[in-house]
Amino acid sequence: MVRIINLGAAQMGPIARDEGRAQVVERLIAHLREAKRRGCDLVVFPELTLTTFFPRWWLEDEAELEAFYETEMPGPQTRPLFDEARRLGLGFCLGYAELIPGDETRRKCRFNTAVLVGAEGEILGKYRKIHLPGHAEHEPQRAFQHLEKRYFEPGDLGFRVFRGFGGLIGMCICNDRRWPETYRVMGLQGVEMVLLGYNTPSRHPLTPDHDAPSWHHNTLSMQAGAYQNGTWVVGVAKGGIEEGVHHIAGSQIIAPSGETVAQAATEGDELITAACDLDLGRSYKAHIFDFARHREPRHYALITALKGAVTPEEGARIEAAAQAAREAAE
Ligand code: CDV
Repeated sequence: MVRIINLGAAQMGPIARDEGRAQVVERLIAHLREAKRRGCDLVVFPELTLTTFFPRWWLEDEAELEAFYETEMPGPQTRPLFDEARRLGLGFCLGYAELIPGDETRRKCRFNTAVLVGAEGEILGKYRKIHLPGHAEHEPQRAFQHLEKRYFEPGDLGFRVFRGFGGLIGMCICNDRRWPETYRVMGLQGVEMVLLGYNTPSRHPLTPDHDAPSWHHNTLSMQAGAYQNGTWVVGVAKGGIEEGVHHIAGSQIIAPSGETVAQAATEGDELITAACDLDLGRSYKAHIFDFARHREPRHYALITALKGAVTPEEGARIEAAAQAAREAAE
């Protein structure tokens, strides 16, 4: 049986700070209708789709900050999106800022989240961004700030893989795409398609030498993740100049070969589509990346033992200790 997902990657142009949810949802619904016209089954929207990328600002007023978050999904303002998707028979993946209000039994939590929604409007899976870039302190000397470490907690749901659309679907968000561990943890669960949205400024205030290769780094990371795990990767941008900050666009649909099969040509609202055969990953998973035959996890102890890099001597010591512990357990 052929397993094809007709996929739409729904790139968004800039979203202004004063653009209301209703206006944004209208833009998303326009994407859904175009996706339906082109025969899609599943539509992927960017990271923090519903608002401007607010982590660029230091916000002290809690009410002003919390206005950027959703406390329920769907909520009253996102219900029309769910209703229209269901009417059209489309699934979608939506990134948004999630606020879990605190009470006497739990503390308040904020996450950078994405949900995978089935064609009947059911939530098939949820992911909370794990690799949060940027900083937590006020750094007004920067041309613009990146306060994800202040406004979100690292995700607590892991890199799970969900059954849906006839295949195995995983999610990650923006900066996660730069980390090989993201894809490999999902690869070890047989993932066949990774959906991700991003908001990536083209300027890096602290590392201007990263500006020119910014586009290359985006493509490189996603193509490598796809190839090394025999999976489709779908990267969807919010691009263009948003509140004075330019974001790279270039949304891409990448095959398990690591080759990009569709790519956005503009920096605005643009839908790109591809018929994604989930079985294209099989030959990679069965041969060059047959994990069960070729992986050597006994040599990967440092990956889970360490957070930051250490000296070669310390690395050798940790490896040897891991080896000794293994032998003792055998
Ligand atoms: N939203 C992001 O996670 N952006 C980061 C930038 C700050 C480098 C990214 O990895 O694209």
